[in-house]
Amino acid sequence: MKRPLLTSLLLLGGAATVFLAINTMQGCRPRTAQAVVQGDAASKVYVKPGSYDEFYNFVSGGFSGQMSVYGIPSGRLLRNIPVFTEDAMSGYGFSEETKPMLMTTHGYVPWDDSHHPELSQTDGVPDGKWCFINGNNTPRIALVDLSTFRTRSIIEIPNCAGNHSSPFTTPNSEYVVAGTRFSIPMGTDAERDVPIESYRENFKGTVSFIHPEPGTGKMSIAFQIITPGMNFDLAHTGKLVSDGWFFFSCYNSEQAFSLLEVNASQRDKDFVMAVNWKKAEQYVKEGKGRKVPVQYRSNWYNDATHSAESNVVNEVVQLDPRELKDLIYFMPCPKSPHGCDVDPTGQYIVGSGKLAALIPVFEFKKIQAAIAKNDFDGDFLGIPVLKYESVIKGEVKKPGLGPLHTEFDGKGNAYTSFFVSSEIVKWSLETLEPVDRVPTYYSIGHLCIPGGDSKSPWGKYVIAYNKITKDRYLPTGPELAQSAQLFSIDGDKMELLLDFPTIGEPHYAQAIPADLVKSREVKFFDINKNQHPYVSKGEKETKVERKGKEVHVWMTSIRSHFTPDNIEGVKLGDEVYFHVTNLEQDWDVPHGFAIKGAANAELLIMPGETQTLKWIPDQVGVVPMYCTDFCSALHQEMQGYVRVSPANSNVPLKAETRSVDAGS
Ligand code: RUQ
Ligand code: CUA
Repeated sequence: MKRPLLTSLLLLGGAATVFLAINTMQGCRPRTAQAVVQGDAASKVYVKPGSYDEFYNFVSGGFSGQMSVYGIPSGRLLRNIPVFTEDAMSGYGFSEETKPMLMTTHGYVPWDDSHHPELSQTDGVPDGKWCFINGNNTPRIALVDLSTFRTRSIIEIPNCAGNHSSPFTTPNSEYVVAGTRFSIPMGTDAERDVPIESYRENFKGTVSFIHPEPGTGKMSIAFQIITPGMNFDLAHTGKLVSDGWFFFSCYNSEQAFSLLEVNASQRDKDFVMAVNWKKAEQYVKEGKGRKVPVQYRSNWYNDATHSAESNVVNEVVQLDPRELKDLIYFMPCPKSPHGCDVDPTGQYIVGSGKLAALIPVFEFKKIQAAIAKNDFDGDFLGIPVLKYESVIKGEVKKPGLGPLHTEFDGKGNAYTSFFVSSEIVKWSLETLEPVDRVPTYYSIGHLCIPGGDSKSPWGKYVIAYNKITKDRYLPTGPELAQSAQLFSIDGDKMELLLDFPTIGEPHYAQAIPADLVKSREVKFFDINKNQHPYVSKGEKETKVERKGKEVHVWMTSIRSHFTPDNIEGVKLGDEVYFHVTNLEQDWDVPHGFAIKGAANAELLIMPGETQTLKWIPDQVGVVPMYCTDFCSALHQEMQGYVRVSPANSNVPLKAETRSVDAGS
């Protein structure tokens, strides 16, 4: 147990020791009386069989590229939504209809690293319509439609590398932002092919404002702001008094390009960047933006055709804040800030420096006053830097080690996660004094209060998302589960109620009262509105057709058979497309489709939907196919055969389902 060493490090103070601590203290375990769960904790998380949870919790899947959905307070896993990653269970990324969702300018990319779920908002409050999430690696933002719990659209972000500072929404989801983690050289091939050590001259950052179309959820890039070269980490929108502004944490103001661990930890302060996005909108309207050639893809899933489309866009509007006044300002922020969080009133902006021994709280009123008076401390690469003393309300002193993220309860309190000292600290926004602390097991990253980054949090619980679980669960080989921990915060003291394992590394998560989502659910797709080009709206419409080497099968499924279920005349060298329409019109009656030797996955087809599996037969014979989802008492009878003949065979192409009376 490293507590005494940690304490002495704290007493020594200074960022260098914090830095050392961060590098040596991973998984340090605090020991306090509150580690013991109170006797009545179980009853507070018990949701009796047949009852619903009070909240949905949308949790990032980290390097799984997915997003998982839990019920709170039970911690029950409800669903894993494939977003940036193929999912063999549902056929996402394997069916012909969903493949375009994962198209990028690098081709088909079936994985990403997703960190930050962000619920759409109306009037500054989560509305239960959509949940956005970022892809870090091949910079993308996805929009998950909460009426279907499916990924509706994915947009690629050009001039971005490591889409970490993303996707945070404005109060009416006019925009979600994408701030680049890495700065990079941009422009033509010649402008991009430069020595890495020319970082200072040639590397720039961008923050992009993405507009999701309210009706369809299609996304487009409204504009991009060019910034000095450094790293952007997180962001949050202003609200109420600060509506119209956005705040981004930036680190590596040292402009290091190698061994950032040391070289980007030199300066005492980096920045929070304040962006006046209403001003940016106005500049764009006035035509002050520059149209720059780029290439990115915007993908969208259409529920009418049950198919995704992927479109290439060739241009983006850029704003240069060195030419356009009042667009962005820097505020000094100690030291390598990570989280950048805005309180429910919109007045206070909290910057959490990973290497800082304090938390600065910026005050919007003071920021505005300082801007009005040109109260600057010089500039950083042409962008005015506001004086630190002029823009802070104050500092939370010695709150803990390694502050990362802050959420709010709507009752005047902030809750900050501390990775190194592995705890949540509750502090007062008024006095800036810590008022309570609880250990987390272990090394918390993000934390979540339902609505905790919005205007009106539902301040009943805080959930910790931990990086390390060590001894918390039964061991599972070299890799242990990451975890979430649920605490109640409706009393004066935070109280640990529950641990539950998560899938992939949870970064951020958001939660919302279940009622705001539940009432939106699509229960099945209306077959009469199905506009899929290969739909069969009844068994009479099923058929098989050859187009050269392609064989198309119009197929239906209904409890408990496929039509057709006997197909002959397929030959080696053919590509067979099974277009399967699920004819059911009832909730929760999917049918699956699988065929022996298929090199992709199954299909899982929802009622009223059509999905397509491509199959290239590679052996002569009679090949079985079947339904994978136990749909009725005769599910095991839901099967069929495809006869595959040699390439030169002249077996005629035919398809049928033989009824009992038809005889043989
Ligand atoms: S991060 S653990 Cu990728 Cu949001 Cu802070
Ligand atoms: Cu359809 Cu089992």
